[in-house]
Amino acid sequence: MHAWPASEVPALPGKGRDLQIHDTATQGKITLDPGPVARLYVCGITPYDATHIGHAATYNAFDLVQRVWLDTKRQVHYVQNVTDVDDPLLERALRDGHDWTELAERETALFREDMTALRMLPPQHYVGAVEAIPGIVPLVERLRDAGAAYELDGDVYFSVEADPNFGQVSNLDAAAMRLLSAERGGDPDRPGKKNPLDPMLWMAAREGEPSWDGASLGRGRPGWHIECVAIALEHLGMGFDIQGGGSDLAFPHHEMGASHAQVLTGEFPMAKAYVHAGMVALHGEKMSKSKGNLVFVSKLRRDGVDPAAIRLALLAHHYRADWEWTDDVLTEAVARLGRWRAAVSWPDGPSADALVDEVRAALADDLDAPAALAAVDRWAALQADTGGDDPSAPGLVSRTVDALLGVAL
Ligand code: 5CA
Ligand code: ZN
Repeated sequence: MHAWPASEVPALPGKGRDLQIHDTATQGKITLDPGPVARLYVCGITPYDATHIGHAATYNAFDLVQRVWLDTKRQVHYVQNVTDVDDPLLERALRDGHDWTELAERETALFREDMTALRMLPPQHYVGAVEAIPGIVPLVERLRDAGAAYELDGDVYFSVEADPNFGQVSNLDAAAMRLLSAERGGDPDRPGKKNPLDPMLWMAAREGEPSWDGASLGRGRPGWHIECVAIALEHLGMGFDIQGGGSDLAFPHHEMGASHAQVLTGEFPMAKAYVHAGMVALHGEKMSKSKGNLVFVSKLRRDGVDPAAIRLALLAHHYRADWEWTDDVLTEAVARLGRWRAAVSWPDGPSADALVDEVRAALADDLDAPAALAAVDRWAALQADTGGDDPSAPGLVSRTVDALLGVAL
């Protein structure tokens, strides 16, 4: 499917720094060394409700990854999926009496608008689960033929025991995995499974639900993890640089995806780094579509909030932190945007050469956006205090904030 329009990324003088990023699998910071083309897969939305601030915060983190890479004069090959058929989407459509395809299309369209307004760079390949089905079916058949998958009442399950590296992404013990599996779309209690954690690869057609031709698998629809594996392998291949998402995707989604891919290809690992953003909460609880405690990006925009202020509100928090959305967070971001805009509207100002490097250094160090904002704050405060006589400074600050933080002043 089509993605959304790209905002232009200004080129900055000199060259950026290589990205060091926290990898969930190895539980530490690693320095990535992508070739001339860095490869990124970010898990996309399940489009049954509008983009909330939690989604936006996660996509903001991976937008920063791309901006750091682009600043090192690399190209970025970026792929994102849309889980446009899955249980929660079908359940919501049924509850509200909507057609599930219309619901998915409407919410995906709104997501595109939100991403465009927030200046998030678009993926080169934006792929829906439904359109990926012809690529998913042969992968499930291969897993089954290799003895890594088995059938249970027509459904096909992946056997986690087929992967000697199972557990490498999330580093959790069996009890924690079992709990999270039940919470996050798995069915550990279903009788007849070889291992309670085994995830579904292909779900046989259910009465009243959409289904597709699955060749030797029979009619049905794809499991969630194999969806992202099929899309990532088709468009990026094994050994890409980063798979990203919120921390709630580390297990089971990224763990299972890594296992599927490694058993399929015999190669290890699928992604060089597994990168996870913290969870944004509202009123003390994780913002989630199922709980309904949501602040929608589109609603804020309709209320007249400048998208640049929303973006600054996201950037004020380190991507790995769990944090809480409050009115104050937005008020502070609006005030900061005002200060920065005033500071760059002067014909000259204090030299900004050091600032460019400070912002680069902050982001290259595990995407420390709060440190980057602090550096711009210091320049803006100096401008307001004493001003300066460098006529190139305000333009350079604008371009730096635009190129590296995605904020248009
Ligand atoms: N379609 C799947 C991924 S393949 C999915 O998880 N969709 S989602 O719509 O539920 O979430 C989209 C992204 O937003 C995921 O990376 C998820 O981890 C992230 N996310 C969801 N809720 C929050 C939150 N409260 N804070 C931060 N990120 C969140
Ligand atoms: Zn995914």
